Amino acid sequence: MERTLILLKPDAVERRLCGRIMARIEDRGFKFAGVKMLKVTPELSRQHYAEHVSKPFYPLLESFITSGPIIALCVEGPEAVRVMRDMMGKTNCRDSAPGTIRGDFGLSRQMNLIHGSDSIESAAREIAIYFKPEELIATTSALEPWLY
Ligand code: RTP
Ligand code: MG
Repeated sequence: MERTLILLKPDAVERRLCGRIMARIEDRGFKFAGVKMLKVTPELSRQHYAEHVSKPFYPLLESFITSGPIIALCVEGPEAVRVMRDMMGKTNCRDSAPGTIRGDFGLSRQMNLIHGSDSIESAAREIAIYFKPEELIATTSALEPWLY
């Protein structure tokens, strides 16, 4: 079973959209293996967005992601990385199709509500940044083979 790291960014918390976004994730059939509210520090931002630190937009990205609390989710389910990316929409909310999270709730390129790992390798790296192994709960139910 695949896991991915999802962040509900400061704009999602500020706009009180977390419950609705989390409901969409559960509605799709995914489950949460880890849930945590925290504030991203500049150090954590540089670690998480290591691939973007040298890019021109990084200072704006850091000031945004550190501007308020976020919710970190470890989301688990079949092909969780790819399916969650599809559910999120494009980086720029204005390019995102209706029915996606960014396409339904946003208009900004920077304040785009949600982060999702972009590969299985990124997911493993990012989950380890936000969660200790003992904070992730593995559960299985008898229904799962039927659900998936
Ligand atoms: P994320 O990493 O947050 O899930 O978003 P993403 O994969 O869709 O986009 P990515 O290319 O990884 O960029 C990370 C975040 O940086 C901001 N960004 N600004 N040209 C720009 O001004 C620009 N490009 C990216 C966005 O907040 C994006 O989510
Ligand atoms: Mg990305």
